[in-house]
Amino acid sequence: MPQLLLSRILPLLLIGVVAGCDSNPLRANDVRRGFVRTFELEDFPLVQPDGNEWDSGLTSPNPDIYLVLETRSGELIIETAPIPNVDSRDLPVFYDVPATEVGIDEEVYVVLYDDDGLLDDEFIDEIGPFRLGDYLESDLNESFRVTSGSGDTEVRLSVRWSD
Ligand SMILES: [Ca+2]
Ligand SMILES: [Ca+2]
Repeated sequence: MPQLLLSRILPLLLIGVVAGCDSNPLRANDVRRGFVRTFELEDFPLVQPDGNEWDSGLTSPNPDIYLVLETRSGELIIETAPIPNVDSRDLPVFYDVPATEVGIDEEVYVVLYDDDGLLDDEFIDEIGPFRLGDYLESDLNESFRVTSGSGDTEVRLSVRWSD
């Protein structure tokens, strides 16, 4: 008797499980925006274009790198806190940011600066313009890597996709 009961209930349970998992899943075609959550700095120019160290004469010659995500027209979207004295041996380094919405068709730049305290911060390199949508894959990839024109700078962005 219990087996007969089970054979009647089990199919109903399975249908319930399948239906529960299938609550309108997001497909790549539905994606309109991404929420940027992490920048992972994988590479950057280790010295300035003239060959000098980023912080020559200071305690550490290595730059204090922060990243800015901005629109093509220069509107600030995200600015990370600086990580002091980034050594190439530390790479990759991670910048967690509050999840921030970016339209997948928005043209954006990732710009790297060296925080120089009271002095003007130094531009290190930039990546872009690019669109999040250019890197969206059908499996809703959780991250993608962008590279500067020089090839010296590589940053991986973690993104949660949304409709
Ligand atoms: Ca500097
Ligand atoms: Ca510095």
